[in-house]
Amino acid sequence: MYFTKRLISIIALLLLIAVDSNEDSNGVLVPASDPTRVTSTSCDNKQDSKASLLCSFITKRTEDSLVQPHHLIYPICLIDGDSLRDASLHIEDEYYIGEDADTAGLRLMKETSLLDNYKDFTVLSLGRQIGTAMVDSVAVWTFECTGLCVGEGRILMASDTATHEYVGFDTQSDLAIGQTQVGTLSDSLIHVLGIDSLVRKKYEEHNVPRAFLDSIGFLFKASVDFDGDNSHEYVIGTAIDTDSINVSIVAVFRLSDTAITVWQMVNRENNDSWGVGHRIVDLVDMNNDTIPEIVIKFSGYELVEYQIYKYEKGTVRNIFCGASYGC
Ligand SMILES: [Ca+2]
Ligand SMILES: [Ca+2]
Repeated sequence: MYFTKRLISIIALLLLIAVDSNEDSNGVLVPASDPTRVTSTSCDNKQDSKASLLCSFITKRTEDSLVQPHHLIYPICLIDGDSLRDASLHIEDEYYIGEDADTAGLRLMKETSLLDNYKDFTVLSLGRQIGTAMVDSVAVWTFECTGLCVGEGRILMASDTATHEYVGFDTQSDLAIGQTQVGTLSDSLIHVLGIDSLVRKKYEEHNVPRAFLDSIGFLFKASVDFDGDNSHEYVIGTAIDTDSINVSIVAVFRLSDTAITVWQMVNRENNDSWGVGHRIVDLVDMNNDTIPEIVIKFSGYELVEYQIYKYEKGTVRNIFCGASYGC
């Protein structure tokens, strides 16, 4: 009799546990009694043995943290073959902004962050390893009205870096690193090749007054043979970022007898916007075919988004938009 009662108790307890939790449509386990919910449609908590995690690594030295720089590790996407899935995690506003918001946010992320499973990363520059990163903890990072899931930890670079952003993969990733042949471009070579005047012409075509053309910043410059024809393509990220005008142009050029613009993106932000437009973060091979893809961070009015582009059959097409944050 005692055992029957005990058995009934155990079954009742198991039923209670089953009723008290449910799995949402994304496969994230959310306790029914906890109103906090996950808004991301793609951040799942399961270790995917095949998927590689692409993260952004931001080293930020502010005046009050010179001794201990603030290091952020931000998941961008899970890569499984040609499939790229958004890996970011947002904390829903109404639950995040509240009296006990910090605690609620932290508790939620401890249950759901991909960074619980992916801890060690290789930090890359132009496809080659330049450092490592380790997740020590998962934390809330606020941006305007959103709370985001980020890792905080150590980002160890071969050389000292001031404020900058890099991308890289988890160390368990089977993606080949260092196989891509990406070359750097010096300012003098940019001038010799005539890329600087080509870019000036682009800005003029988009009605940027001549007075601003001396303010063009060449923020990213690299050469790569995208299509294996032994002729380089040039990947250029530029911007005019002043108090009165804010325009960015990123482009891929091919230079033969005449310069060919393979692809370009132009963005103009309003004067009162803090957005800076398109910035190339890096060129990284996402699918092990030794041809790097172009990782871009777009920032517009109260919005930041990561975009990945692939060179294919003589043109460049978008293969990922996501890991966005903003209001
Ligand atoms: Ca080529
Ligand atoms: Ca590739």
